[in-house]
Amino acid sequence: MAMPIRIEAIEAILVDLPTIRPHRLSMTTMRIQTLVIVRLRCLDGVEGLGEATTIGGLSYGAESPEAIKSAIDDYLAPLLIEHPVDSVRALRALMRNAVRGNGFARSALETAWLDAQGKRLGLPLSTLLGGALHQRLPVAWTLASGDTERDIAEAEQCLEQHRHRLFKLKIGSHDVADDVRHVSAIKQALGERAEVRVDVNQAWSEAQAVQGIRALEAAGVTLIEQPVDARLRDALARLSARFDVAVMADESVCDARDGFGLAAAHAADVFALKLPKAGGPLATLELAAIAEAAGIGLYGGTMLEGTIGTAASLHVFSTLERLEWGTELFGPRLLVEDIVSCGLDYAEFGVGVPTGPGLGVELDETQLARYRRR
Ligand code: MUC
Ligand code: MG
Repeated sequence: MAMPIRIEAIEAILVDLPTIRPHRLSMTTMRIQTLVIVRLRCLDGVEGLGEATTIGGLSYGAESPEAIKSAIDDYLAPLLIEHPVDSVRALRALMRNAVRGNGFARSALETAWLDAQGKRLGLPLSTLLGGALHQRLPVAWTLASGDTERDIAEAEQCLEQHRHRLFKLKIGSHDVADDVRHVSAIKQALGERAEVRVDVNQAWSEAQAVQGIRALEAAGVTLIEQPVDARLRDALARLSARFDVAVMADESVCDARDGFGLAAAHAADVFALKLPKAGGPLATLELAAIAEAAGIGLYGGTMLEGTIGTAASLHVFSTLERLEWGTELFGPRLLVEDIVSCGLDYAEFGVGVPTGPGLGVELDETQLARYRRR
């Protein structure tokens, strides 16, 4: 009998890349993005890549880039090294049984395994997940410069260049009335040429949300993302029931269990899927299945990852029959530099799903050496 192929080495690398402009969210302003890149080497010489990237250190979630690296280096890598590579489900069960939480770290490792397996078999990651239903996906852009006129100019440029026509505005760091003025001005300037959505990143109380959503709905906004604290499920349900405009859960919904709870409580119209939140590609598809069963809309979210994490999301989202709200997989475009040798195919308001084996992207070693944290 042939000897099973085993995992030989795992490395987690912090990569600090500048953003093209300050990116202002309700909880932080980003000037750099820190990618956590995973290299998983197998004894047959195949290497898989994964990414576990969060937003603004500890301002979005409970795992910082440094903690993700430590979870991988100090706990998950010792668990997985010498483990056979034949079953991703076995690897996933091993990680889930030994490590609580830390979904970002587990997601990067599961992705790296799938990349390695795809390269080994000569198949794209989407094929390993059952097959792509879409070759290209629509991509929204986030306007978050903090300045209304600058956001309008940025949106106009996106429209002119056929880059994006879906815009998500980051609000919640000002008074509700100021945010409403900002969003309304942008929507008015763009008119029917663009769709405008907002992400509050949990910043509002329920009373503020009632006031804000009422005004934004009247201004023509089509989607309200995470208006209140992630744990306020009942408030989210009341807001979803009260307004016609679609309400989306992001921080409130990580994996299938969260999704089941929100669906049972009729708490949201749309779920934002993100691989790291769910704890990996397979867990993301489980959450999508809950949403589909409950008639909840789907959106392909981002943690503002670089090309590796974005490619992983593209493969996963390409296998979903319904993705009514499109995606926001623009992360690489927010970064000045990249660490892959060939970027993703952004054109005509969308992005192509890579077709090469595994993730279909290659590291640029020179760029990696230049930007990795020392
Ligand atoms: C979030 O909360 O959705 C997605 C786009 C963006 O600009 O920030 C993220 C995070
Ligand atoms: Mg969000």
